[in-house]
Amino acid sequence: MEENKFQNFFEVMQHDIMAADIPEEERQKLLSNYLMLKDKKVNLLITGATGCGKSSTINALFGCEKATVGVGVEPQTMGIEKYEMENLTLWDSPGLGDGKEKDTRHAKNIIAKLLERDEDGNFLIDLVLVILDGSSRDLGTSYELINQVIIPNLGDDKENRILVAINQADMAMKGRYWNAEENRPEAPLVKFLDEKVESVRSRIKEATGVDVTPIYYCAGYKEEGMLQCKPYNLAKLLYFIVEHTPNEKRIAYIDHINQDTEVWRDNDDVRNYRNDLLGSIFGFVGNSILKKLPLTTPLAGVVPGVAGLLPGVVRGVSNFIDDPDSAMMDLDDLVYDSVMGVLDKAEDVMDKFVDFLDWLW
Ligand SMILES: Nc1nc2c(ncn2[C@@H]2O[C@H](COP(=O)(O)OP(=O)(O)O)[C@@H](O)[C@H]2O)c(=O)[nH]1
Ligand SMILES: [Mg+2]
Repeated sequence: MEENKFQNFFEVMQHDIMAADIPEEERQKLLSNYLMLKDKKVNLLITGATGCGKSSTINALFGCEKATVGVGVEPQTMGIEKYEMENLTLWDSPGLGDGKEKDTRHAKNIIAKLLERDEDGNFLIDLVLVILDGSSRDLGTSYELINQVIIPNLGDDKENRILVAINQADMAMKGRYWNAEENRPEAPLVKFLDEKVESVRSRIKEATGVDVTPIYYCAGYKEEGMLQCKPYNLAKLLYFIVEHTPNEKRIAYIDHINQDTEVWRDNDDVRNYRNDLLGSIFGFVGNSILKKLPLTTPLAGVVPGVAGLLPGVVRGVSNFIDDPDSAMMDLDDLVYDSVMGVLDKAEDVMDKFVDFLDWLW
């Protein structure tokens, strides 16, 4: 199938399902699950003090200049801004620190948004991303925002609905120990940032009992439209965002990931976030093939048909992942191993495969 023939990932998926060599009954099942997935909407609330880099982060993650990046101290965003991209909606709200009157209004807006329900009666906001300005020494208003405004209004599943990210890691020590050439922090800055992460974590834990694991990153910045500093740990940030998004909704990000490969390149070496992200989006899949199919269905006939859908998936994220060809081979291996696992009744491999296909079913 030629590339660029389809508008988006879901069109590719629909085409692949229609073309897959599988029994009609299975096709109908796939189609109805596909329609269910297609209807899932993700809502992210992004907040933090004016100037922390919310707009820059939105633009870096999702490409195109959706949000206006502020110049100077004048807040660009007065109320909650909404950026709607089909099944992904971003809400961009100033945090605290713009003066008493505005703070009260912002806090009210944020709480109202957090308590809003969707048509199914679930919270509208899947995840709150709180951005801290890593170059700022005084994070008092950010703690107030997190501990008093956001966390008390997150419902029961608090730990999974908040993510705290420290931006402008390059400026955390006023620019010292930032290796601009290699776009990464030197050891003293890494140490400083790790301590910052730990202190933010414990301040939140002490005040609320909630355990968050902050991460640090750079959204990067531009001057006169010229990229001065590339993002750092942006793939890590996206990985954490996806990990905090309900399984069945993760696929909503695929069509909106920034297509500029450059922005994803530089990350810490803790793991390969870019390839792991694939697993995170598709890794929950499962039980379906074995549990939902009647035992009489010849497995061999179904598996290749479903495996045939995977190229569409990989195409959707091909600019994001490091090496599409090897990722494709990994997927093939995974499917192959899993089929072998089914035959051998090797439980762990089976679980992996089963996880892998659940979202389709
Ligand atoms: N050095 C540096 N500057 C950044 C970074 N992210 C954002 N900025 C700058 O911080 C300023 C405020 O950013 P903006 O995205 O408008 O913040 P917002 O008010 O939270 O939306 C702008 O001048 C950005 O260029 C970063 O990672 N490093
Ligand atoms: Mg902004």
